[in-house]
Amino acid sequence: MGKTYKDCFKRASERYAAAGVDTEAALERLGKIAVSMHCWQGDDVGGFESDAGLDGGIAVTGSYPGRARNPKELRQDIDQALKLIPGRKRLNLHAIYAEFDGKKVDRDKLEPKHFAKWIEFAKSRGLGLDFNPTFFSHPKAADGFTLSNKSAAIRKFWIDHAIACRKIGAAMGKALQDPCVTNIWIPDGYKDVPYDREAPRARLKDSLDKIFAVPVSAKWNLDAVESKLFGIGSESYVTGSHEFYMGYAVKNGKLLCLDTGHFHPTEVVSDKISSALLFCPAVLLHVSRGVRWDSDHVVTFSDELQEIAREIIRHKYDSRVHIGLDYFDGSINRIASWVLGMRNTYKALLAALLEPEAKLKKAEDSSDYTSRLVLMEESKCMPFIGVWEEFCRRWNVPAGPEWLDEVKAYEKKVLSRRG
Ligand code: RNT
Ligand code: ZN
Repeated sequence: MGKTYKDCFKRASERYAAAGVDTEAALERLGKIAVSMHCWQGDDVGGFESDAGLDGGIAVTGSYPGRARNPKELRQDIDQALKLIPGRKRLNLHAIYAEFDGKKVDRDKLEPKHFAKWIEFAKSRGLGLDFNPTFFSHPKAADGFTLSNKSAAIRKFWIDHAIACRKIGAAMGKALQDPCVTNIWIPDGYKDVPYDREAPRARLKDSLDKIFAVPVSAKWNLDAVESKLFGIGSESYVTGSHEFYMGYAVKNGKLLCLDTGHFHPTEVVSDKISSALLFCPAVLLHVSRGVRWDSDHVVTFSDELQEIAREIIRHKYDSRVHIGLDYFDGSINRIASWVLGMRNTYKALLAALLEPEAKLKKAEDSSDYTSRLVLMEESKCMPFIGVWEEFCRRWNVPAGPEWLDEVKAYEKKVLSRRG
């Protein structure tokens, strides 16, 4: 097996070299790009705070057996997934994954110590951490409004939560010597057409100003804001729309989070990155896959995923685009769901790294659009797989679909025993 892979890589490298592409350089650059894996795929966005169901206009469908029921199981499942994913990796946590050791506090009182076990976990596995305040699945979010709530007391609670989370993000970043992206997404919105579209947005702006007025190390914590088009129960109006956050991020130098499932179905995030980065310091991607109304299907090797990767690679945005996954599927094996989305994301980045950059640039610069199109199309069918297998081999993970055998064995041994 080993020899076949090597031969395949060697031959692929020769073909790419003939097209002016250096496969070693591509592998080296890919090895430095970290993708953040979202912990919430492992337990259907349940968290450990309570057994209250998920709300906030998002939903997980499916009842595939084996959902992680506690921190130990979730970490065990993450470990299993990590064994099958090549590349530098990060882990993305939500505030509802806090651990209390008996002394439970509400979300406005969270502290770094409630994430000590996660920090330890990340450190021992060489992972960076990212973080999210949780503005859903809580009694104070029951009327569908948090930072833009009409009640000043409720807004205050959520402002304090966000400030606490930024401090936790900074503590995570410092502990790991690797900055943490702390992303604010709120579910706020109306089911039906509002009379006043402005007031909730003015309240949200004011809440965000209060949250960001509190100094938190900008070295270890990077603030991001995430927009949305609609949610379940907020079909007609969402306070934190794209225009709202684009304006807020540009004005205040924040990271703009672009979730690929949060736009009209024919709108694409790949076309937004280069505009956002002319005005924002950095972008956070939530890579997901929209299907009709839903935005949270497992990430596949789609045209749009590949186009997003090309944008990052062509413009050398490696350090300005933070890549995270965001989907939740409870209808298939949850570990397979993680592994598939993560592998596809690295695959798309690698495919982009293997584009004949110099030739494409030359064709475009000389207005030879015939060559540009032909080169783009021809490069899609180059022997990419030989280079991908080599990347996996170097990271000591299965190169091909045999990773699924390991997932199935784990399902049999561990997941199927969970009630
Ligand atoms: C919801 C947003 C948000 C969440 C996670 C759990 O529509 O995409 O990012 O999915 O924070
Ligand atoms: Zn998202």
